[in-house]
Amino acid sequence: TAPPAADSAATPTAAKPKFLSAPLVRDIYTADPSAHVFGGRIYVYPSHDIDAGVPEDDNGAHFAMRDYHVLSMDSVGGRVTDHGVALDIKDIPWAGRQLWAPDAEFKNGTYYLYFPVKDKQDVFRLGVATSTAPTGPFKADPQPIAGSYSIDPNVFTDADGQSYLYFGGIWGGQLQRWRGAQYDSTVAPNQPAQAVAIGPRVARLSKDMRSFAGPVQEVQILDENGKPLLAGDTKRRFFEGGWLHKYQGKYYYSYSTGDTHLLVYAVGDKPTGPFTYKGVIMNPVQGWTTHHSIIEHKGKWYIFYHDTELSGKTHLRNVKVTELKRRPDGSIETIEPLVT
Ligand code: FUB
Repeated sequence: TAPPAADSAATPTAAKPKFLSAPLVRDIYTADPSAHVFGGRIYVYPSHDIDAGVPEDDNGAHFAMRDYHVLSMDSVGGRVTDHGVALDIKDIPWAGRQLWAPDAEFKNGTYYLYFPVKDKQDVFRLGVATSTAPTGPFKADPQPIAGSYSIDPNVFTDADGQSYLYFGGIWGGQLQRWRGAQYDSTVAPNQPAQAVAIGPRVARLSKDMRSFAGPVQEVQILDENGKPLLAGDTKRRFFEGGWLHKYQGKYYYSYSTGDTHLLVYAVGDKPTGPFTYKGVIMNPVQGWTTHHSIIEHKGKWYIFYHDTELSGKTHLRNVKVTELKRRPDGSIETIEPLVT
C-alpha cells in the first residue's frame, strides 16, 4: 500500500458521501477485516489502526499498527463485541514495526492467527500465533514462517482438509522486491506497463499449520483470452489484499487493485489457479486502501470491507459489512459503497 496524503483519489468532491453501510465498531479504528465463521459465530480479524505520529511516506510508514483486536457477532446486524487485545507487537520476538492485515483459521483444535509485520531488518515476513480461543490471546511462534515474505496473508482450507496460505502486496508490501527466495530492496515499485503483472503467492500449509509444506508458487491471473494480466492493466491486476473462497465447486480469488481502488475477482478450477479475471466486486470506497473478505453465514454471502467514514483519514479506517449478491451463473454483482 502507498496511499497519498488525502482521500481525494476515491472520494467524490461535489457532495458529502452517504455510505451504504455503517462502521461495525466506533471506539477504535479497524481495517482489513478477515471474517470467518467458527462454531456458527462470526469472528472478524482486522488490523487495528492507530495514529502513531509516524510521518507518511510512499511505503505506508504511517500505517504503524501495534496490536490486534478480534471482533465477533452472532450474525450480521447483531451486536458486535470487541474482545480487546489479542496479540501485541511487543510479544512477537522477531517483529520490528507495522502489524498489518491478519487472517485466522481453526484446525487441530487450535486457532491460528497469521500476520505480516516488518522484521528488525525492515523486511515484511509472515508470522503465526496460536490460541485455544478464537478471540485469543494468541502466542506468536518465535520465528516467522520459513520462506514467507510480503503482506496480507489469507488462509483457505479446501474440502479435502488441505490448507493454503495466499499472500503478497506490491509497492509498500514489498512483493516486487522478491525473485524466488531472493530479496532486492532496490527494485522500483512500478513494473514496465508491458511486463506480466506480479502475481500473489500461494503455498500449501503443513499439517501443523506453522510452516510451508511445499514451494511458494506465483498465482497466475489471466484475461478473457487466457493471457496473463499486464502490469499496465491497473484496473485489473493484483495489488494486495487477496482472499480465496469457494462457491459451487469453483475457486474465487478476489483482491484489491490498489492505486485504482477496486475490489475485483477471478475464478479458477483449482485452489492454486490459474484464475481468470471476471469483474469488479466493489467500486472505490472513501479512502485510498481497499481490503475485504467474503463469507457465507445463515444462507447469505457477505463482504467485509473498510473505508474512512469515521476519520476521513486514509490510515484511520473502520470495518463494515454488506451482502454480496450473485447472479444465477455465479458471477458477482458490483457493489457501490457510496450512495448518491
Ligand atoms: O493495513 C495496511 C495495509 O493497507 C494492508 O496490508 C493492505 O491490504 C492495505 O489495506
